[in-house]
Amino acid sequence: MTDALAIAVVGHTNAGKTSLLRTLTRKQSFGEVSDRPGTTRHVEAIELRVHGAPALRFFDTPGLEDSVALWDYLQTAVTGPDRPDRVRAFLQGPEARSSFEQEAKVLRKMLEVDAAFYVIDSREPVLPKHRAEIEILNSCARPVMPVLNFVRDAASRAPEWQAVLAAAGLHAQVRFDAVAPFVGAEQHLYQDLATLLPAQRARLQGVAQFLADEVVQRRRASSRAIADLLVRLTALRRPIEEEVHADPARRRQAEQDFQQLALGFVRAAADGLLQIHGFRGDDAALAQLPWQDGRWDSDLFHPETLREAGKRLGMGAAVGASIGLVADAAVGGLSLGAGAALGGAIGSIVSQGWRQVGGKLLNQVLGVRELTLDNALLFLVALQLLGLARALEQRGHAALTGFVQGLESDPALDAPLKRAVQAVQSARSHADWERAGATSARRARLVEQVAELLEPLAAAPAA
Ligand SMILES: Nc1nc2c(ncn2[C@@H]2O[C@H](COP(=O)(O)OP(=O)(O)OP(=O)(O)O)[C@@H](O)[C@H]2O)c(=O)[nH]1
Ligand SMILES: [Mg+2]
Repeated sequence: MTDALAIAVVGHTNAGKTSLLRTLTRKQSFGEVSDRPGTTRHVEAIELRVHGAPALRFFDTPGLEDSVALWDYLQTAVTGPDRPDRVRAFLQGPEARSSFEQEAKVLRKMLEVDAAFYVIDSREPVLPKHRAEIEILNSCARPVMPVLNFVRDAASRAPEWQAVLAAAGLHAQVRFDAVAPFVGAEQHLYQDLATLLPAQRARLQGVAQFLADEVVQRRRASSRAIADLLVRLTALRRPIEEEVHADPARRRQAEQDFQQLALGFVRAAADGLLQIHGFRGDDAALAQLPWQDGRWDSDLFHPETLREAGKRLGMGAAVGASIGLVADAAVGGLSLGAGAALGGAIGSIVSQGWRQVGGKLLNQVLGVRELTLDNALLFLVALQLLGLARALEQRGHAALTGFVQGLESDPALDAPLKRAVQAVQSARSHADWERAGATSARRARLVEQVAELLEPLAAAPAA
């Protein structure tokens, strides 16, 4: 493979050029994005690396502002045998350093690159300035691929744009949304670009394949991270002393501390998912994440949510209503569902086999009490994190707003998640498996087994 393919990203100001590049390169920090016009002032390069080597080199450019006047100028004030010559003549003239300084930066780049992405805000009506833009770009005699941006917006006029572009000879076009890209949209982008650059077909197919493989790898890594979390939470147990248990206030405190411990694990896993998808948890747009500002605490440990989860898990309404202290006879501890914070009645789910056991009976039989997490909570956590993984898969790196990640309510998830919760039960008798990624071959096998159950669920449903 020779040097990286050079692609200029051009278009009207505010069309989303810088945003597109953030999303295509998964670099949240690239350039400056804002809804003020004229944000990008200089040409800036960024590479897309494939297997460590730069495959594409993109050039972000300032927005074209006064294209009508420039097109007029190119037609009347400069001469040359063909259009690119007139563009070159313009670039050597005084106007390129004065009134059309921004435009000159774009056209200078246009003459150097292998191809250009022409980014269009598809919500805009087709105006004379756009027609002038198309003419100017065509004058550079480089393959131009229109990228219709903002296509998820209700106001998008994509069909109108498609007709106008085709009439101008720009047949290969892609629909994109830099903030909420479709899964697979970037692969289409490169496949379509290959139709404009036949000599680069193999390279562009390699890029598309690499990106497709990355999607699969991210799903696999996410599933593993969630599986590891489930193992941690299932293994998690803390003894609770008799006098603490007997004192309602102290007991509540112990239960709350235990919940916080568990939530710490959940938050760490959520941050891990962000990392897998190339997002930074400290990004301003993501500062209000539901697991950081306490929304997950109230969601995950809400008695109503747990009751609902109990039903979806097939534990029966009776159990759900009394989720509280949950007995785990096999290992001689008492598990604690989150609802126990309410001091609820003693529920009774034996995690192995889902058998119900009377709490009083257990108290007599067993000397040790331990707090553990019940299956309804495991189910909810898995649901929550799968929802997060799906949302991250569909989030562009140009998104400026945080998102609210609610509990997934997709009923298709119930049966497979129930299998995952059942599969993870063997962790209950391995207290040391609460450590993330702890080194034990059996633990690793269990994580792998649960991850395989989760992986098909981690894919975002087609938009
Ligand atoms: N909803 C939505 N918003 C977008 C999309 N692309 C860009 N934006 C927003 O549109 C605004 C302009 O985006 P930029 O990426 O700065 O646009 P630009 O073309 O680089 O603009 P200049 O640098 O000024 O020429 C920002 O507020 C972006 O968040 C998109 O596909 N969907
Ligand atoms: Mg910009």
